[in-house]
Amino acid sequence: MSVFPAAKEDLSPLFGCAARFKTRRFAIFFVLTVSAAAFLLFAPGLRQLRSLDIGVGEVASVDDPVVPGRCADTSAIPATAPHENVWKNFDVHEAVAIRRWLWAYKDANGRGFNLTSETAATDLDNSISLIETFSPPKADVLAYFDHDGESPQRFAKIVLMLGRASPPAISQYLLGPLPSIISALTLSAAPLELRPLKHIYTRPDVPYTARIFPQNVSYTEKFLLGLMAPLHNATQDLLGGVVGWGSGAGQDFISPPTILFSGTTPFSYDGSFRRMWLQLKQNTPGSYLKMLDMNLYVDLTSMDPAEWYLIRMVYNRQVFATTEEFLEAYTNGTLKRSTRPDEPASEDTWAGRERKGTKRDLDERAGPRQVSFNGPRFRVDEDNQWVSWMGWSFYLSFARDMGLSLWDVRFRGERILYEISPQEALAVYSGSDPHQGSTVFLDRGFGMGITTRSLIVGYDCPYEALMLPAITHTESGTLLRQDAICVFERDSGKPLSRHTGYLRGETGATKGYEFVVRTISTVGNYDYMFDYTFQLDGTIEVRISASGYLQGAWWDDTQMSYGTKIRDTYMGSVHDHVINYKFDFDIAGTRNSLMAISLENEVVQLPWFEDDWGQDVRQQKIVRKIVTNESEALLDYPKNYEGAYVIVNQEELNRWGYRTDALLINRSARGYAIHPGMSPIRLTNLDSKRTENNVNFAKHHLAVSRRKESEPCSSSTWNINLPGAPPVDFYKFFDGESIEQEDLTAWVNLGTHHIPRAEDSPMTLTNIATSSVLLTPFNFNDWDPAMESMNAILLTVPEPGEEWTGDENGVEIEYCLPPRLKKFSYPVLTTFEEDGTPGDPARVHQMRRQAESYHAIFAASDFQTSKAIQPRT
Ligand SMILES: [Cu+2]
Repeated sequence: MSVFPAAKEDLSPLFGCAARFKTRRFAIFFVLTVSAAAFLLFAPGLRQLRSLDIGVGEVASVDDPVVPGRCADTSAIPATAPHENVWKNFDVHEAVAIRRWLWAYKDANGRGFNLTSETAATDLDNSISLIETFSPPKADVLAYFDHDGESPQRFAKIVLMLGRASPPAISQYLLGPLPSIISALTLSAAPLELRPLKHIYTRPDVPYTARIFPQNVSYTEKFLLGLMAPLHNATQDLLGGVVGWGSGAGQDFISPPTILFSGTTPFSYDGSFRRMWLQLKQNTPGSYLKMLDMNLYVDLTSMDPAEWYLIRMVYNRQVFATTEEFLEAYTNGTLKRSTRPDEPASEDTWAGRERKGTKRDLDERAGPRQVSFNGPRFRVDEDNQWVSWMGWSFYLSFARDMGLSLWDVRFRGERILYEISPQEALAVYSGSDPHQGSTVFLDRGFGMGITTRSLIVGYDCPYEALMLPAITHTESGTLLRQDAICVFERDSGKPLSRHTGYLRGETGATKGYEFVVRTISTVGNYDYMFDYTFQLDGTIEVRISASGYLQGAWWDDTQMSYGTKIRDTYMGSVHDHVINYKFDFDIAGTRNSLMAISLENEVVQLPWFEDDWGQDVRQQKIVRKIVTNESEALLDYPKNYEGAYVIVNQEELNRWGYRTDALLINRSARGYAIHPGMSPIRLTNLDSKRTENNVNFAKHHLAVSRRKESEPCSSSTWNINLPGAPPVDFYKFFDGESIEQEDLTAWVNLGTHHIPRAEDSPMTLTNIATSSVLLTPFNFNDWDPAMESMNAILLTVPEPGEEWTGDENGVEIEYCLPPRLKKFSYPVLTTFEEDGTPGDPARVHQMRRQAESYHAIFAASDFQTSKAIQPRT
């Protein structure tokens, strides 16, 4: 039964007073956004919403005392995926088996890897850095999915940090084919092989100097503590805090540090050195915003930490070769003193998330929430991470570098995309200080998969969302993150299509339901929200939104052109975000072409026009062109967006298609357009040495290349530290090959030119810091397939004096009581030891420490560990 009473309501004055609307569910728009508390207000017989001055907690009076029954269960409906998920990452037992195999491995000469456990290893040891599913060849998957072939053989991607090797190396391998029951893997399993993994890189070797995380942070901490110990009094005086534990020249370790270090990348240009700028910052909440006026440039190239050294330091724009030189200027009075930073004690919560300011009217009430009164409308195979909703279906996978990917994305049974996956997230900063002017972060290196966070139910995702876990096996051990992925249907709050007319069948609307898949990664200061939104007409919106903390900088007048002041002594620095995505389109099969449409102006004389307006007709025309060669497929969106890029299959036409031999373009070839959404930008500065070859994907709005197993990613884990000679140089994909009727990959950028503003404090807002692209059918269908939707209304035009009637295809919203919301809970990260037994909860603490990586050196070090570190004498 419906929650809504029969009712009459005037239509818009546009229709005159005679037009009336009659439907039992005229107010459907409201129903999915009512709060549970407001639910009873809609009981039959109630004719108006209650006035807004009702006290909270007051019981609503209703005309109809009937208490509704409970709503259907809103858990996702279990399903069985049509095939097994061949991209799914290894589970705990499988990773344990592979780890054991690696530990026991001996080569033909009887030599093993001499591995140290991941959690105990230092940079000087050999250890396992990654165990991960390696995607099978597409041809094998299509044979399995489309032609009843065998399930593809599975391989593991293995990354080893070989600190004991000479020279030390980062080595990558493919291990496989793995047995069908991977957890039963044994050393004698044949024909298992361990082979170097090189074919996916344009530079096959990865120098050890390009490694991301130090395997044991304490070396770096010890070095920096030793460096800073003599400056204890000076930093207390000049910066209002100290580095390292203690109150007496760094020797007695009594109090926690009040100053941290924030590091930059890249560490290197081509691997020939490993150097880092480190800026000091306050150790109070929101430390990312609280950079101080002191920077150190350090050389960490040597494998012997005793040989690390300070190259120079900068304070108040004065450069010193050594700390002694700085101290001498400080003590003899020649040092030009900078402003003292904002005192942490005076406003120590301004950068936190505690509620601030005046309460707004009625804000003590919970806002509306969506309720699926009739139960869920999507199905999930949780084992195979396969989801279906309203004709859409896809598989999910999860990896260390970039987190979530979507595979075999189908609409109404047809594959649209073989793969959707983020590739890299780039942030390039500018500034008048050493830190900002040298920072280029590529977050793939930090691991947007291992930095994926549990989602906060009711905030990050709706209460009804299905939450799924994610697992990774890295240098941090095996991490199982619960509630890492959420999937949910939502009412967009607007019709997908509508019209009001006067002839039969013209008036009505289709509800704009959407289905969302979401993850959030917190990479140091920033939170990136990845959204994939599926719509009823076949459109997929891919969106990235950012929140979290800006990377702050120390404010002085020289910074005016490079950012915006957000506090007395702090500023946000201008920067570009560019996030690259891979879209492996399969439009009506794998033989696809890229059609570039442009709109051009023309002046024509046509014989039928009178002289009133002149003989010349000025108008636009559509010019369609097939881009035939990869070298012509590094593309920008046309000026004023006068055009479109469409992936088409020239041999597959929709019902209205026809051939024009002269142009060799099939008109109305079935296609999908890459439609720029919000902020479809590319990198601003194309000439920096710090982004010379490692982010070539970011230098155009989009690019289309022939799909190859040897070109699976536009970046790599180590591109971050090798701008001059990266493992993946994207431009090398574009070598003049034909892209006409070939299997194509589109590489598309999202991003923002982030010009900071005071409202970025305390945190950046997802409404502005967001970017999107829509992949939308373009003659793929013969008409709008969303017209299939039963959640639509058709109105019948009334005869004079009669009322409007509406046909809603028999779909009624249940009158029922939604289940009580679960008590708030937030899952703790689950870790596992190398043998698969539950991990020590203390490891979670180490995870937090790693999460902030180079952005907060010393930030999460626990007191006991740090006590053991003695400053260098
Ligand atoms: Cu930003």
